[in-house]
Amino acid sequence: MGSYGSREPAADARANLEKETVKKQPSTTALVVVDVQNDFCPGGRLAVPDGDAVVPMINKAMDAFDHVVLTQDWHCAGHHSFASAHAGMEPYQAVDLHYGSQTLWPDHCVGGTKGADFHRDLRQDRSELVLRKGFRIGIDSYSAFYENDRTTPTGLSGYLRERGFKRVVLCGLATDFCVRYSAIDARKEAFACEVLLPACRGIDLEGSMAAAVVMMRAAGVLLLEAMPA
Ligand code: VGL
Ligand code: ZN
Repeated sequence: MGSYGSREPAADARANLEKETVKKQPSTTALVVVDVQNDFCPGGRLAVPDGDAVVPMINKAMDAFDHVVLTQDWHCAGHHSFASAHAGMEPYQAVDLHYGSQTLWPDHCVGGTKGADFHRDLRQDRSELVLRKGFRIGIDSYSAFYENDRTTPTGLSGYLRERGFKRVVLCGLATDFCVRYSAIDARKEAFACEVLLPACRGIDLEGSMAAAVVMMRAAGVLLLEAMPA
């Protein structure tokens, strides 16, 4: 795993998130917590290095937001993003599905299993919506807004717009997949978007962390090293 995935967040950012009082964010901003689930944490089927380190930071960050949304990767058994669904294929290889290239993963986050549950220490009391994605057998969904065919909406954009949100702050797992595509789609949907990097961890597959940073910046996503002032 590369340098981004394993790098320590800046000490000041950590202090800001874990100890100091966090500054209240406008009520037109939603904190969107991406896929902080057992299978993406150490011991899980698709463990993100140091993935569980985001939990205390996210719990603390929630104090700064009036509105919190949690997302959950929620696949059916035999999902076509699983290498096990394709004869002769291994995890982390790519296949062409009807919508284009799809990276294959170990079986993970099967809806209703322990692996799909949120990390046990993640605060759920503040969550106003749990958005599940990736439940269609033939289409993966990295983004919380659009599935990997890039056209099937999850409904999140309508939900956020109807509730009057103007800005989303994203955190969670994994920086270079679900956080990345969610952030870029948030911009496409005309929300202001910031990613709270100390509260994210990445997989870093073939340069995906570096690509994520470049693509998020190009989309107008602000990458934060500490809680927004
Ligand atoms: C994710 C790979 C497969 C993520 C979900 O949450 O970033 N990555 N499914
Ligand atoms: Zn998945």
